[in-house]
Order: sequence, then C-alpha cells, then structure tokens
Amino acid sequence: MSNLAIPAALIHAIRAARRVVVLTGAGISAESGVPTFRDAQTGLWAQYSPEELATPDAFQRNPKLVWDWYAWRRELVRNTEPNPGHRALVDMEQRVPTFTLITQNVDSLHRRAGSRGVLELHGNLFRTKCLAEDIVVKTWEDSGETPPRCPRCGAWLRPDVVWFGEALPAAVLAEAEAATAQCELFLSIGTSALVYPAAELPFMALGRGATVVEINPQPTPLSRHASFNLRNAAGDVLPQLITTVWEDKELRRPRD
Ligand code: BV8
Repeated sequence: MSNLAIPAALIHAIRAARRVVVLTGAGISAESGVPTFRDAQTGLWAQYSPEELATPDAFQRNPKLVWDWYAWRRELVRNTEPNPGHRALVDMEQRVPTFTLITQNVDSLHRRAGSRGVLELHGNLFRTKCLAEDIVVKTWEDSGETPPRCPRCGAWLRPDVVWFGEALPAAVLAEAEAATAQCELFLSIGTSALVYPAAELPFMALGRGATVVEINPQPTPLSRHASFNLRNAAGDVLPQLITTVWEDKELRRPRD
C-alpha cells in the first residue's frame, strides 16, 4: 500500500490529543463487504432504498418484508470479518488517554474487532425487541410466522435498531454528545454526514474548537468545514496513521 500523504500538522495534532472521539458510518464496514446505505441495494433488495425500509411505517405496512430485509443483513454481516480499519481503531483506543468510539453502524463489527464501550447510536442488528413493550427479547418460539411474536405479549418482534423518525437512545446520545463536547480531536470516518442527529456531532466538536478530520474517499457536507480531509479508504489510511503517529518517531516537528 503506497505511503499516503498525511500532513505533519495532523500527525502532531493526533500525538498531542488526550481526548479523541471517533464517529464511524457504513464506509468503515464497506471493506468488510457490508454494503453501505449509498451503495445500490443488491439482489432482492435492488428495488428498495434503506430509507423506505428502515421506518416504522414500512414495518407496519409490510412487517414480513422489513423483518426479511434485516434477516438478510444479519446473514450477510455474520459472514464478514472486521477489516484493518476496524482493527486500527482498537489499536488507537490503547494509545489515547481518553478514547470514545461512536458508531452509526448496527453490524457489531467494531465489537468483533475488539473495540470496548462502543456507543451504538442506531442500535444493533443482532438485538431484537418487542414492538409493543419495547423490551429486548433474547429467545422466542419459532412458530414459522414472520415476523415472530413476543413470547410475553404476542406482539410482533422487530430489530432493535433506530428507524428514521425514531428517537435515538437518549443515554447513548447524551454520552456521545458529552465526549464530543470535551474532545480535542474528532475523526469522522466513512459516513456521508447526512443523517441527524449523528451528523451534528462533528459540528459540535468544531464549535468547541476541536480539530476535525474526515476520512472518506468522497466529499461530504462536512468536508469544507473539516480541519483535515483524508480522501482515502479507512482500511488504507487508518493503519498508516497508527504507524506514522505512534511508531515513526523520527518524524520532524513542523517549523514553529
Ligand atoms: C430522528 C439504523 C427525531 C437502521 C439508521 C423527517 C421525519 C423524521 C425525521 C427526519 C425527517 N427528515 C429528516 C429527519 C431526521 C432524520 C434524518 O437525518 N434523515 C436524513 C435522511 C435527512 N433522522 C432521523 O430520523 C433520526 N431520528 O431524527 O428522530 C425524533 C426525536 C424525538 C422523538 C421522535 C423522533 C434517526 C436516524 C437513524 C436512522 N437509522 N440506521 C438500519 O441500519 O437499518 S441510519 C443509517 O444511514 C446509518 O445508521 C447511518 O446513520 C445513515 C447514513 O449512512 P452512513 O453510515 O453515512 O453510510 P452512507 O452509505 O450514507 O455513506 C457511506 C460513506 O462511506 C460514503 O460517504 C462513502 O463515500 C464512504 N465510504 C465508502 N467506502 C469507504 C468510505 N469511507 C471510508 N472508507 C471506505 N472504504
């Protein structure tokens, strides 16, 4: 992999940072083979857009279709592995005094890579809850009905993810916002920066005077505000960032 040009000022900002926040989106899982929301849906799902399926209305209108879409995604994700981008963030977590990883992803790949205390803003594909009681359900009888029914109250079960139009888990969001408000360095990695309130976080960091870095092969609405833009794939640039910042000690300090 070629040596990517990482500005010396960024290397020093990362070295100096004591409180680092990372926000990830679907792009960090793309190199594991998990399609992003911007990717055209494949196969059976080609004719639907996620915004059409990831909503309470879609589930009410066609619960089987929505349940099957999530079952397809669980199967797809089960057959993937964390990639070098996920693993570089586990490495970074060991090296930074205060490190907070916030993800919009529901695929568990950060946890499988070894990241600890991941703040999952939008829930998790592998957790299921009762539509009526809003309580996580771990086991249920396979009656052959799709979606399956809650063993306690008989209502439909649904994936424990945050659909469009639904509130994010308040405690998780509050913890993400508190870490963002105190950080010196905020990395926005693999997200189109379009979905709120997650997309607000880097702007909150900027407003507090933090250095904001975007890692994304494509520009986003955040790009022109970011302190640094690394137009690279996360799986390429994150491992190199770790090496350059923490292992390549002879890097000269910038001229003051
Ligand atoms: C809320 C979980 C209020 C489910 C997701 C009308 C009605 C109601 C709300 C709204 C409305 N209009 C707007 C809103 C707000 C809405 C919103 O922001 N809509 C957008 C579309 C404008 N937000 C909400 O609805 C949120 N809730 O506002 O509630 C409320 C408050 C109180 C009480 C009641 C209600 C809820 C939003 C959460 C939705 N759930 N996921 C599921 O997964 O099925 S969103 C889902 O898409 C993701 O989680 C992620 O957040 C989002 C965007 O995806 P990204 O992760 O950014 O991925 P994307 O594909 O977009 O981009 C990938 C990027 O990676 C690209 O830029 C690409 O270039 C880059 N990339 C590719 N390869 C790589 C790479 N980068 C690096 N390396 C690579 N190799």
